[in-house]
Amino acid sequence: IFKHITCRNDFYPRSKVKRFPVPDELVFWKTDYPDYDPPKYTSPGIKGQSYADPDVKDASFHPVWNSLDRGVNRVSHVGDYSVVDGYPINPIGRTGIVGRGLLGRWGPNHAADPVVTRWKRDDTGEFVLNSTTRKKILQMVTIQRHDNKKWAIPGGMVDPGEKVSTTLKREFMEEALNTFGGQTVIEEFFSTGVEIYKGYVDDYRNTDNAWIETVACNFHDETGDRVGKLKLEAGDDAAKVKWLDLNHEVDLHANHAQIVEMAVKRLDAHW
Ligand code: RP5
Ligand code: MG
Ligand code: MG
Repeated sequence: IFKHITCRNDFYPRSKVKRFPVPDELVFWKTDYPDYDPPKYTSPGIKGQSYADPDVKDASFHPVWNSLDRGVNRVSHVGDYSVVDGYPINPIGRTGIVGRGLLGRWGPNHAADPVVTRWKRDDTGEFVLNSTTRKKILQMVTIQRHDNKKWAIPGGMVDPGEKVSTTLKREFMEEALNTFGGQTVIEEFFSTGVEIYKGYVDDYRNTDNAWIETVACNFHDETGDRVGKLKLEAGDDAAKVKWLDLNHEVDLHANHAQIVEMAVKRLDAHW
């Protein structure tokens, strides 16, 4: 069973709050951990933001958990989560911190991740093969995140009421192309997505009461003359953007390497 790693045993990002230690063997709730006493942290920066819920104890807050709640998707891809004293419980297990941290929503925070790929080619346009596996090398558009400097899929949060297909295209345009306009080549390309992952993201912002989930889709430019030819330009929360050669050693944000591997396997590329 999947165990989160990134959201344990470190300082909570952009804070001075240290997570309560959670060793590997005490991640799951079903394992007793009598000494577990995590600190509470909700970033002051999210208060009053349009993307953020009120406090659980706020009299005006009447969330409908495990449901589509007036446009806000509070359904988890992992299954029904439990709610204790009004607080949704992380479906994977302990993170060493309670509260919402930097995340806007209690419970699942839904993101979408566009895995945009093409084949690596030499100057003459021939495929480049890995010398050991003799398989073609897949390249993906990656961005370097401003927040933790890690290379990542150019994903982002699904706005209330927004279709995931819209988020996938919008985030790619914002972060990897720095454009908002709907060029025909982009519109057509983004109608070709294949879902490769749907579920929990091992993101370093997760807490015991708030976590990120995603739908990742692969958009593959087989000939390399559609999005494969567009000029990349980092925008929004991206500091840099590039085509990255994929293999099992790529070091990416959260569990993005695991997600990317699904696209590699689907296209039978080198890994
Ligand atoms: C990730 O955070 C998700 O997989 C997605 O790529 C991203 C969404 O958060 P922001 O990029 O909006 O911070 O873990
Ligand atoms: Mg974004
Ligand atoms: Mg983003």
